[in-house]
Amino acid sequence: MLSKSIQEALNKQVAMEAESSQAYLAMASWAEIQPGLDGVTEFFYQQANEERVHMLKLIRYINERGGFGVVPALEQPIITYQSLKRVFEEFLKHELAVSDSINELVGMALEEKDFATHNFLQWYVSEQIEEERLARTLNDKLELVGDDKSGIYLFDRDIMLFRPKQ
Ligand code: OFO
Repeated sequence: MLSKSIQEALNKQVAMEAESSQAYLAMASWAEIQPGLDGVTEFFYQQANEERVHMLKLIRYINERGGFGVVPALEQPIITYQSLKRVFEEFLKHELAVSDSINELVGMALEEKDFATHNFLQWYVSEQIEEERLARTLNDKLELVGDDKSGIYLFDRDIMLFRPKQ
């Protein structure tokens, strides 16, 4: 059985994963109406789906442990961007915030000696290592490319190669 505090913290994480999904869906939609960003579009549609899966895993775990997984209300995410660089900066910022939140949760689970939740969260710890690595790599690539159009063309063409295989 989950403690009240762990249940609340897990439900906050549910909301964060749902917000991530919305934010990436908005990035996908923005990218889709820009000329030539098919790769980036696909990348963020997939990323949005993944975040939804992260949210579902949490809801089901909370319910399985005798709690109640709460489907959160969401604010509208950023829907337009000045540049591709801004999109990926936001992506990294977001993932860093998610990692902090997961780390907090892990610390809390240990403090409360909730080893089942601690164990459950290890999947998220590994996932965040991957997500941060991915976001950093893509930011580094964009930094190299700058405003060079052919570089952006290649970035968009190859972006899916950087996603870890599911
Ligand atoms: Fe849920 O991993 Fe990204 O945010």
